[in-house]
Amino acid sequence: MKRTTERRKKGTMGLLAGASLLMSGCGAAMAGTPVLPAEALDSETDAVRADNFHDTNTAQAERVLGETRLRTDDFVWKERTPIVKVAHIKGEFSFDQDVLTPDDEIFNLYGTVMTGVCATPGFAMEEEAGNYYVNVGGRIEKAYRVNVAELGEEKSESRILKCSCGMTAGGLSNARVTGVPLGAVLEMAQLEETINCVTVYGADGYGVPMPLTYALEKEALLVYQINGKPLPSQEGGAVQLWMPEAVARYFTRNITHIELTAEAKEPPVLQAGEGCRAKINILNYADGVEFKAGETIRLEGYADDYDVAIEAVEFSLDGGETWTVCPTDGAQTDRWVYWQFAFTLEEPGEYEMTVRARTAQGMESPLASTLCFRVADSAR
Ligand SMILES: Nc1nc2c(c(=O)[nH]1)N[C@H]1C(S)=C(S)[C@@H](COP(=O)(O)O)O[C@H]1N2
Ligand SMILES: [Mo]
Repeated sequence: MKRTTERRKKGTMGLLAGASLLMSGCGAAMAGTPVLPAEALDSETDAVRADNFHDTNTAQAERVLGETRLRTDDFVWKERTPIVKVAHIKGEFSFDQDVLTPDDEIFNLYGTVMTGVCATPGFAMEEEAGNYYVNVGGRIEKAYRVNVAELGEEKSESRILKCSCGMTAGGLSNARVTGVPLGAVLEMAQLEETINCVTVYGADGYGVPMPLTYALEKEALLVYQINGKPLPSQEGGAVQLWMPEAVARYFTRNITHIELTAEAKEPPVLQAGEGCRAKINILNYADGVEFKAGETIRLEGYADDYDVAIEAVEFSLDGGETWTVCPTDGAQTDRWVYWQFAFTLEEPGEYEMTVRARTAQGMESPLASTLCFRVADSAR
């Protein structure tokens, strides 16, 4: 039974299988869990959105997720005892947007694990000195080439940003990235007014056209360091585009060139698939974990909805009959909402926690996250 608990193990299969398995609860008869059928995991759909959110980016203490996560093994209760339901579960809630994904996972998550779903196959790359050169061309007087890392000595920006896949309910990381604003690189071009489209190409030929105004308003960054480490060259490029609040499809890796064009129609802005909206995940435990009666149970994980703010994280210990609403006042859209919920249970038995997020648009996670666990008698 796959819950979205340990990301490294959540391979291509886990993601898709997980969605349908979610419907069957914890192996025991659990009704009423608000989860979504597998077809909700549709692809990133094209749609225009006219949103430009500006945020504050506070430099706070950074915490990288530790190795607290447990392995997720397929989980079924040994005996089908009824699940203990608790209405209006009380707990202590907090959230922090500056918790970082360990950097090895950032690349595992998308570069390797997601390969089959939405990225082009990665090659076994030999690491070489970073190639930070990016060519700029298209409908401009004179094409030019910049060394992004060199330019960064003067114009770099460093901020924590999330990267959220618009095709899977998992696929979310939060990292401190350092790069040069796309705007600073394009300043060197004589931009004609007819130019309305920018496409950032990777060494593999990958590139997603986007409205130039959108890229500039969102403050797209040409990133050459993630979590303080220089990006290695892969297939001849090292720079990656990070687009605040946008789906990960825009995050072209191994950039080789940027093309400015005048299109008859501005390209649409990519949106996330419905099943990936208000994404939520419990990260620190896998199904089947056992706690002691009276012990403090601390759950943590993320919530995110691209350019829409998360307004609350909600918890249910009775299969969705009642919810404990924990507001996330002031949550920004450029980073994930990393939440914690601590509670205790005195009664031994088997439980199922369901977590969902509510957005500023009033949307509830179509795909809730659940954790099946056991509370053992503390005397045992
Ligand atoms: N060069 C290149 N960049 C790419 C892709 C690709 O196939 N080639 N896939 C995109 C998609 S669909 C996703 S989800 C993200 C994954 O980000 P990461 O692997 O760089 O973390 O990369 C994007 N950037
Ligand atoms: Mo993707």
